[in-house]
Amino acid sequence: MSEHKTIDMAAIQMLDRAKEIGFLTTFDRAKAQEPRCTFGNTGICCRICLQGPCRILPKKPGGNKGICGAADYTIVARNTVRYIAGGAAAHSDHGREIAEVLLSVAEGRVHDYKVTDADKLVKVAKKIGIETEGREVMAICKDVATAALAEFGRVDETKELTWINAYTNEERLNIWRKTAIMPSGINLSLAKLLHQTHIGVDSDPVNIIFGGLKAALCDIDGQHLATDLSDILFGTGVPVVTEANLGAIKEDKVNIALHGHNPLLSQMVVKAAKELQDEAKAAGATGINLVGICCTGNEVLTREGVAIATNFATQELAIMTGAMDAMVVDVQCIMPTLRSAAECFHTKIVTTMPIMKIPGSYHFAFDEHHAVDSAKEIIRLAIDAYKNRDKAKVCIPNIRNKVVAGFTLEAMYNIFAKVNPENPIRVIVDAIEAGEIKGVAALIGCNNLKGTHDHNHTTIAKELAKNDVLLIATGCSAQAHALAGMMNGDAVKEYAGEGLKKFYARLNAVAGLTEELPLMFHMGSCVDNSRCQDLATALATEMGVDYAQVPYVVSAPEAMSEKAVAIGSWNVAYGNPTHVGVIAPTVGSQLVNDVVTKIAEDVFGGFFFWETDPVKASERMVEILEERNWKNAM
Ligand code: BF8
Ligand code: SF4
Repeated sequence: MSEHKTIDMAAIQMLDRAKEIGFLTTFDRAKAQEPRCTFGNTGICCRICLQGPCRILPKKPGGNKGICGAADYTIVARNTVRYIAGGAAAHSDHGREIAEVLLSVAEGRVHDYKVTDADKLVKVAKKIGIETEGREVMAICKDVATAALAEFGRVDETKELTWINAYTNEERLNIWRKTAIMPSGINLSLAKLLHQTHIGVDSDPVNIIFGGLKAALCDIDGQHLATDLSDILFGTGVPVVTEANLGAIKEDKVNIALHGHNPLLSQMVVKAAKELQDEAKAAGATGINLVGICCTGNEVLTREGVAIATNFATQELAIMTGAMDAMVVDVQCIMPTLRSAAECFHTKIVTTMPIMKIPGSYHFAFDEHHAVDSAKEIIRLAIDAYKNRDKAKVCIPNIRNKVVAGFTLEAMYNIFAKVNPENPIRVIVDAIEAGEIKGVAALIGCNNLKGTHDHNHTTIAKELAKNDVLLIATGCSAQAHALAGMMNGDAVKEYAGEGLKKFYARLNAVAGLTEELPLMFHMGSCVDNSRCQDLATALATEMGVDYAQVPYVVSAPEAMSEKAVAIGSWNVAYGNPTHVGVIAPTVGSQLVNDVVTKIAEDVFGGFFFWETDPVKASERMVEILEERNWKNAM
């Protein structure tokens, strides 16, 4: 057993390397943070005003409340929903940036971008109630982009967010309306939540949580429009075959990693890389090799087949290979220490968004008018860096696994349509009703070094597959499976139960792909959790039941970010049982913890549960699926 807290053999090699050269990675830093402060860990530390930090000290007279009088339940609830606000702001701002570019396309103000998927544009337009008959593509495009931008600034509380209103079944919308969590504007809801949780405003934990759920619905709204508009601009992914793990970095090529979340610039880098292959050759390389990290990686994997280098926890290790010439980062989940890692080598770190800079790195501010030019400059910087690469320092782990990915919901439907052309979603419902599969599990979210990197992700996938659960995946979870060699047809043979194998055999016979279908359908980045929820919606509609009856569960086995808290929360509001593989900082208040793990089920049918043991978590998920099937069959 390695001393390192990862199951990834390539990561283990690179952690040894980091140790040799004296670079302290996130794994070392995680160790340095132990033991954790119990107050912070359980959520009962408040820093909302300058009198703080206040901690709940029940044994001291006067210590069972904060200085202002806030009880544990108020502090825990406020802290929790402020995570949601951060997550929803990140996802929706990402969506807004895409919408701005789409509007520029519609108005003919940019040349580097275009409508790539006009069918998706029309589909989205129809769904959100925009007239399409007989209209020019650009006129429709302008209306869709304008509708997306209108989600942000709307202050009329009698109106509702367009996207979730259009993509959610009516019965569920009514639950949200009755509980007063249906948002009207994204900015309004997020500002309101910050206001609500200011010192001396709301002390009612249930009211605070409902405010948080409203923000969480803004999160899915922002995610959904980010997915839709990215598909319109860059194309809707179709199945691709590529590879994953650090072995995807090539010694003889100029290697550029695309890392972060927003595809606006990374898509341009992909485009420019195709044009500048000769310049790389002139510098002595055999070409340019792009690899992805985190969700920008997932975006360019899904649409362009770019290989996965690694996921969140191991991002610094891609630099330890000594063969990374540039790492281009945009926003979210980017470790500031990439810069110090790069200092050990010749690697250039390039930041690309005005709100995300790292001291000492290169900055090419994203500008939609000159995106391809910037992308070319970035690639030339990488080519220059390649010339300075110290060959003696190159050490790339010889580990790479075949990946079959690119399963947008449209791509999945195309395959299901080969079995049932009239009603593709029926293919899953039939398999559930026949008892062939128990249901669907969405494996999502981050890495969290409170546990062992990728251990929970891969164990849960194996356990659920063995129990005939159909798997879909996004984010760093999808990448964990890809890195571990589980995102291909061989993994189905190795890990799937008999029912799931039969299901796959039937699809493989007609799918017409060059590769067999993988153990889990990689549906994209974290904003593409919207695709997962659309699948759940389709299942509910086809089965004629409410979301809370669909045999569908969600698991974030190694959740870490504020965005993950937001995603988990809207999943609960949709009626989805949601496993989290780390203990959430709600446990400091029994009341708040009970609200999110128990009472939520009475109101929404969905609930959270915390379970750090991946086998136990899987057992619980299987039980939930079985219970839902059993009730549906009654
Ligand atoms: O949005 S899974 S660590 S990279 S937050 Fe970040 Fe978490 Fe990865 Fe993607 Ni999502
Ligand atoms: Fe303390 Fe209240 Fe200020 Fe929080 S808001 S830091 S509990 S005084």
